[in-house]
Amino acid sequence: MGRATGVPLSARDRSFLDRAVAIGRKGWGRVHPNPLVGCVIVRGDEVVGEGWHAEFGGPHAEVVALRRAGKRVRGAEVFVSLEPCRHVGKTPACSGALIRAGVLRVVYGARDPGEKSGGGSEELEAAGIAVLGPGLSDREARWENPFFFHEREDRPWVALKLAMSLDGFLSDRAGVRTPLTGEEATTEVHHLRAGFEGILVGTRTALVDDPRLTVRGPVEPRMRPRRILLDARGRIGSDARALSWGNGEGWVVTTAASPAVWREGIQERGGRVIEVPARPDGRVDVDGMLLRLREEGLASILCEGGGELGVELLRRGVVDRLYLVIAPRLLGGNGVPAFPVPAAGAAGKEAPRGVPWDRWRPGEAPRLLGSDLWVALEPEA
Ligand code: AOF
Ligand code: ZN
Repeated sequence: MGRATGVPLSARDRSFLDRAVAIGRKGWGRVHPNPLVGCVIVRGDEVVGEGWHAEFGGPHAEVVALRRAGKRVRGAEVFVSLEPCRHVGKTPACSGALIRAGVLRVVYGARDPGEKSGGGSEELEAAGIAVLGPGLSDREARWENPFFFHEREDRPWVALKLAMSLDGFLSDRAGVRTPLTGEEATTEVHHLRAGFEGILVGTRTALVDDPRLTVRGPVEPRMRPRRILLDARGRIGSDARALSWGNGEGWVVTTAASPAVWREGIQERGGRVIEVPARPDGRVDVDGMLLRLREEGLASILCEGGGELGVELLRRGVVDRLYLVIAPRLLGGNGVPAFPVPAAGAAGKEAPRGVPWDRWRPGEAPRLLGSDLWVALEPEA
């Protein structure tokens, strides 16, 4: 990728670039695996056109903004969150469009790493346009477009989302579901789901909450995320709500230990059964599971619990982002912990260890949604 820090920007450039980034977010749920991109066209201090990449295969942000700006684009400045592409893909090259439009200056956020699409800035420069960028640091660029910059084939990009009480519990006691967060936070979770290719939960969450794992929020996703239940031994009923509709979008990840008759029951309901390797203790090997999900074509996974699966993923170091939704309530000592300390190994050799939190930092300011706190964290590279 580009650089740890972006090139230095004036406060004015930074604020227009921030605006371009913010506008780009409107494409969430509709453009992946393409990146979110926003564009702002400015004359003096007046915004004369704005646009974002709104639909996979549809016009790029720059093209929409150019269209909106009309004739006022000649001699204008362009702020765009991603380097303008120079390739003719599903749509014509943005670099060419900007050159023909006669813009004077382009400030871009992240470098486009694409072999064909990248390199637009050099083309703009060769045409005599002043180009400044990348204005975003690597971290900022990745924060906005984690899937786009996630270049590994061994696993999807993984986010873990947990809703918990102030004292760190997921529910009142084992086996019950405790509604914790309010409507605003729920809406945000559904917005979040819309941008992922798979939503995953562990066995206990599947059994106790029986979640639908569908997207029922403000954004109608272009591709509905796969609804994935983890169940090493085959304990989930084929009537699980995540498997409803029998359209193959509900998957159960299991191991060789689950009975054939159980698998048939899931398949009869239209669910897909995916067998992955088990660990010696019989539980699913999460690295093997993630590799398999990647091979199945999933580039991004949102895991929504529970605590045991979450901690397992965190301890394996495969969580790329953690979303904590914290309700202003206390549940007390009989609760189910969000971050359980694993029991000692069978032979007692391995001392119990919690999650190594030392590298984790908030990636943006916490937000208050209704009366719940929304915190997004990432491990430092
Ligand atoms: C831009 N502006 O708004 C976006 C860009 O298949 P296509 O033609 O839609 O091209 C997709 C690629 O173009 C994508 O992988 C990324 O490299 C770049 N996206 N570029 O100049 C945009 N969305
Ligand atoms: Zn483009």
